[in-house]
Amino acid sequence: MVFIRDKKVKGHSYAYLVRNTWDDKNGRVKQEIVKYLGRSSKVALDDIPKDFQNDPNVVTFIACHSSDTQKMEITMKEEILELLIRNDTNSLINIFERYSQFFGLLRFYERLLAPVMYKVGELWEAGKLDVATEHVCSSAAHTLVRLINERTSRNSVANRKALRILICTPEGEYHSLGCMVIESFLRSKGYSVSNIAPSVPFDSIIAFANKFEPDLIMISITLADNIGATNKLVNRILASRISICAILVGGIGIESLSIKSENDKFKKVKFLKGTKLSGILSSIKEATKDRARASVKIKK
Ligand code: B12
Repeated sequence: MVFIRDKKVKGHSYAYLVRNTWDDKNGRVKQEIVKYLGRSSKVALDDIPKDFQNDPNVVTFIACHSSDTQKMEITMKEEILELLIRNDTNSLINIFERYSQFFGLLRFYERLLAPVMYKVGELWEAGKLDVATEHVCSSAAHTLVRLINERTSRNSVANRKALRILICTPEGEYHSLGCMVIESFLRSKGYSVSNIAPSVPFDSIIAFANKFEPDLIMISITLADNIGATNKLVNRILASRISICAILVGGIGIESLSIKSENDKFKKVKFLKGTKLSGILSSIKEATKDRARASVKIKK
């Protein structure tokens, strides 16, 4: 099996074609460099030895790193913005299918949909997009994620032993697309997810969590003003009988906050500043590793 390793040196990425081979002497897989390929953004199929040109790892690497792909993404973002404004969800789902067959769902959300929504916010703030059109964009984006979920849920069924994750926003927080995107991504990875965003009263969140019995609760905040409501919610969850591994708090609303070091009562609460969708899985694994270990022990 071959793959391309990306190495960053002084801000530039350089690529190496690497092969996994079996080392009989040490009884394990070892990696050997087949060829140095130069700047990652300039790697072309012709640089790859013939035997490896059809390897899926190679093809995906070239597609993801080529400067042509970056140009294509800029054009796609412009197209998505236009289609959101026109509320053309059929064409939006076509773009998703075209893009995700090569680059996947995660990259579609991270590199296309979220940046376009941030652009919508900037245009609205600058008075270049009226409130009604901003609402249309938001509603079209929600419909798009729903359609994506219909398509991806056919391919991924939640495993009965999967971790149970509850996603919510504090009372007063009406931004819900971030939660939908996280839900969609986690479902595609086989997690059992309940997303009750946006803005649910504290008592209802606690009552729901008592029934759903989540392993983990994720709270999303977009407006920094909602940190007070989030603290109340966190305190209520910690005071309840809900047995969770952790509460993860994230979203653009916590970016400007200075977060004090944890005291014992809050050791289950993690504020994840700047955590992108691609970083969420490792945060979840880290926060739930004790539960994962416990279930392995039970199985034994
Ligand atoms: C759509 C939108 C709305 C819609 C929301 C509809 C809905 N049902 O969601 C409506 C029209 C209702 C709205 C209302 C308002 N909005 Co608004 N809105 C937006 C907009 C344009 C897009 C939001 C979005 O969908 N983003 C895309 C998603 C995918 O990204 P995300 O939420 O950041 O989530 C990602 C990450 O942050 C992370 N993440 C999120 N949660 C969590 C949680 C955890 C645990 C982790 C690990 C990670 C994580 O993962 C997500 C996926 O990648 C933003 C622009 C922006 N910059 O976000 C403004 C924006 C957020 N809104 C803003 C404002 C001011 C408002 C209003 C106050 C306007 C008003 N005067 O009424 C109200 C407040 C409503 C309220 N009380 O909540 C400002 C906030 C400014 C600030 N710094 O506080 C923004 C930034 C616009 C701007 N440029 O000024 N808004």
